[in-house]
Amino acid sequence: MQFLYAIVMLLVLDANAKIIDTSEHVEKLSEANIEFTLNLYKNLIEGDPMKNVMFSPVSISAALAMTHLGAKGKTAKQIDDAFMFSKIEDGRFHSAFGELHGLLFDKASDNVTVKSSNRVFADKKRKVLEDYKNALTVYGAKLENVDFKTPSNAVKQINDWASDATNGKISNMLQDDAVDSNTALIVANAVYFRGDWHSKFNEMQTERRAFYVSHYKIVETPFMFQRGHFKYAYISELTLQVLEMDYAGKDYSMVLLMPENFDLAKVEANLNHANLTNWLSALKYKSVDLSVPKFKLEETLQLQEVLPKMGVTDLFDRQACDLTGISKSKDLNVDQIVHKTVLEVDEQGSEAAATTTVRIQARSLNSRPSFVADHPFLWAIRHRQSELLIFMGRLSRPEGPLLDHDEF
Ligand SMILES: *[C@@H]1O[C@H](CO)[C@@H](O)[C@H](O)[C@H]1NC(C)=O
Ligand SMILES: CC(=O)N[C@H]1CO[C@H](CO)[C@@H](O)[C@@H]1O
Repeated sequence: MQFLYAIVMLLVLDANAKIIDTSEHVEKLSEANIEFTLNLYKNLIEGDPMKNVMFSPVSISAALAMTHLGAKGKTAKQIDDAFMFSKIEDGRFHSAFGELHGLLFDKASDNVTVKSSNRVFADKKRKVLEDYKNALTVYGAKLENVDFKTPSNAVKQINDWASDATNGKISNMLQDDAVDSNTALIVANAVYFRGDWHSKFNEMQTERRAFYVSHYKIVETPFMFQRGHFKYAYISELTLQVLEMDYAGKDYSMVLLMPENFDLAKVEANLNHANLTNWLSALKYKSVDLSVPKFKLEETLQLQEVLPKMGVTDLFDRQACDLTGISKSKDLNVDQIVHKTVLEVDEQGSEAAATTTVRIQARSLNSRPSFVADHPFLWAIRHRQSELLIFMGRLSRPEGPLLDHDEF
């Protein structure tokens, strides 16, 4: 376990020396992260064009990097390949991640809260190496013992942790039947994001409208409106509108990607690192009439269901798994990697705008674009400085009953 110790030492040194020479690693990490993100996204949407999707790429990477710390041989290699960790110089990605984690997460101000919590739950019978426990601190994570022989207590313990870690925002991380007496190890990761817009919406301009889930089906839902200056681009090949909304402080922003038609699948098919970079670099400030639904998403991903499709198989395989960096005995494998995210998008706006606003009815004659997010779109929350995607998702249908178009 020499190398784990070495990594811990290195990090301590780095921390003392302030962030030195990280830009290059962070840049590579960011690149690796976007490629992995788009790949994961494509795996998640497979089979169901109508489903909402949400995940936190950077947080999932961190959870897997934590697991990687204890993995060896092919088990480690498969994680390297799927997450493109191999793009980053050997042994440097853990420290790069540690720095990033500090840069991105656990920021709480009045305006933006970003909270990511990681924990590894191991059965209390399992002897976990001290070096591994120490190495986890890089990720602000801890190892906690649970008694999987009494599954309901184990679930309660894990859910209590998640609830605590997210100020009560995530209270039901695991279902009651999520573990059983055969469970040995669970890696848990919870992310919460709440941001005020740089340019808030006025609640008085929010109104219920139809969100077109398809040509024929709608969901009635509140839409926020504002005319404001936003970074906007139009990619004519895909009739794709791209718009970026800053959060207060402008460290984070939300990017919306919506084709004018219903062919989101075509946009998804064109989604790769180079294209995304091009689209984002085409953004320019414009006066835009913006209508976006208010939405709240809460998604749970069981990553053991999707990672094998991306080549990470040994980790979950009782025979093949090599986690001897976590525990000396060879019989350890990961049973679940649970990733839970909560996101709320609203006016933030509750400064009870005192002035009466006049709804703008007429379409203006100049070239001011309208961005009306009333049918399925992609969204991503990014950290502008590092260009990392904190969250990515697709809103295919807001909450509420599905109605036929003519019932509305
Ligand atoms: C996206 O990338 C592919 C592959 O590089 C390219 O063929 C395609 O034209 C790009 N699409 C757009 C809309 O830029
Ligand atoms: C950058 C920014 O918008 N900061 C605001 C955060 O919230 C406080 C209190 O609500 C405001 O005073 C700041 O201007």
